[in-house]
Amino acid sequence: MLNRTDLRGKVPSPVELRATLPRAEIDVDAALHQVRPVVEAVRDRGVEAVLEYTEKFDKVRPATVRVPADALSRALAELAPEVRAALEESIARAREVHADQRRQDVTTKVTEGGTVTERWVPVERVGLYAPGGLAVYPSSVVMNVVPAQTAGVGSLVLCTPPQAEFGGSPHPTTLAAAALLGVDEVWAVGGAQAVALLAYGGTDTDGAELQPVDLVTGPGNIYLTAAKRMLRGLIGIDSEAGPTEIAILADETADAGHVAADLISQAEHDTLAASVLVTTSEELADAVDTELKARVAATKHSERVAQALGGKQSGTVLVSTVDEGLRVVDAYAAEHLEIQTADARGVAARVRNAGAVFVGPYAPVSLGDYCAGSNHVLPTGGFARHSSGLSVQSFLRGIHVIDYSEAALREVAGKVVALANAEDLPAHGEAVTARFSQEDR
Ligand code: HSO
Ligand code: ZN
Repeated sequence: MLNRTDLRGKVPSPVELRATLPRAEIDVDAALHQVRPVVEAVRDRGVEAVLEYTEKFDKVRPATVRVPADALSRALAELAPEVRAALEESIARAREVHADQRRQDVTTKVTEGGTVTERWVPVERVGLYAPGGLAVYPSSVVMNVVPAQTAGVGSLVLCTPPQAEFGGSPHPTTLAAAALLGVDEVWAVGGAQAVALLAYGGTDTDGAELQPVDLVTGPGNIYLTAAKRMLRGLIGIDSEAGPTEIAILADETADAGHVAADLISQAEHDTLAASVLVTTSEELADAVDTELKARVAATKHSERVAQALGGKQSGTVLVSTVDEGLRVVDAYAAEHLEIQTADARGVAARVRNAGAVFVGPYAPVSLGDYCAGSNHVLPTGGFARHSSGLSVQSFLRGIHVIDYSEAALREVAGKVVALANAEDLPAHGEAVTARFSQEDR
C-alpha cells in the first residue's frame, strides 16, 4: 500500500536524506503569480474586490463581509450540546497549557546603575485565519485564539471563508467556536483575499471598517500561504503551513492497527497530506499495509485518503535500529511525530526536529488536533528544523529597555568609542563622549 524505501544499515547524511525522503512538492512561488493580482486588487479596491473574488472562488456573494453579531449568537445557541461540551473541553485544556507559556519580563543588572530589561508586549491587533476547504475547522479557531488571548492581544479579528451552503455565512460550527471564545469580529473571507484585507483593511458594503492588523496567523491553502509570503513585512506571519504530515517511528512493539489508523487520520485532510512510517520491523510494515487496505476501504473519505497514502509524499522507510530511525525522522522534521517503540519516552526525548512529538501508544495525533491542550498549528514541510508551532510567544514581542546611569555609561564609554572607531563610525563614539566634559575624557 505504502511505497517502501529500504535504508537498513545505509542511512545517508541528513542533507542526502532530505532529498531521498518522501515529501510533497509545494511551489509557493508559482502560486505567487496567481495571488499577486488578487492582493493588488484588494489593496486598491478593498471589499469590492474581495466580493468579486469570493464570488469567483467560493461561489457565493455575502451581503456584508463582516458576519453580523446575531449570526454568531445564533450559531452558538444552535450548536449541538455534545459539540459544545467538546469545544469547551478543548478550550479549557488549551488555556491551561498556554497559560503556562506566559513570559515574565526579565531585568539583567549588567553593572552598577546599568540594566537591560526584556519586556514582553503583545502584538496590538491580530488577524486569525481558520480554513474552510474540504473540512470544517472550528478546532483551528481554538488553536489560534487561545494563545493570542493568553498573550494579551487586545484586538482580534477572525477570517474564515463563506460557504455557499450557508448563504455566504461561514460554517455555523466555526462561528459558534468564535462566539464561545469571545471573538466578536468575524469576516467571511478566505484565501489570498483574506490576507490582503487583513493587511490593508477595508470598508464593508454597510460601512463597517476592518482596521488593518499587525500579524496574521493560521493555516490555509497554498494561495493563502503565497499571500502571506507576499505581504510579510507589512504584516507579521506565523510559520508557513503546507499540507499536513504525520511521521511514525515504530518498532516491533507497535500495534499495526493503531499505526494504520493514525496514518489514515492525517491523510484524511488532503490528497497532498503525508503519512510516513519509519520502522525497524519489516513485519510491522507488512502488517500496517494489510491494516491499511481494510481500513482505507472502510473510512468515509476513502478516495482522498487512498490518494494521499499512494502519493509520492507518503511511504514506509525501513531502518535497522531505532537510532537510525531517529536520524531519519530528524532529517524529515515532521509536523507531527509519533513514537511507538519500547521506551517511547526515552526515544522521544532524543528527537531534535519535529513540530510536536506524540509519545507512546495512547497519544495519537488526533488527540493533539483537538483535546491534548497542545497547539495544532505546527510547522510543515521540514520547517520544524527552524520554526515552532503557534504559542503565546508567537503573539508577543520582546522589547529591550536599556537604562544606564551617567556613571554606568562613563564606565564603558571608552569601549564604545573603540568599537565605533573600529567600524569607522566615529559619530557613534562622539554621541557618548558629547555627554562628558573635556576633563572627564
Ligand atoms: N492535523 C491538523 C489540524 C486539525 N486536525 C484540525 C483536525 N482538525 C494540522 O495539525
Ligand atoms: Zn488533523
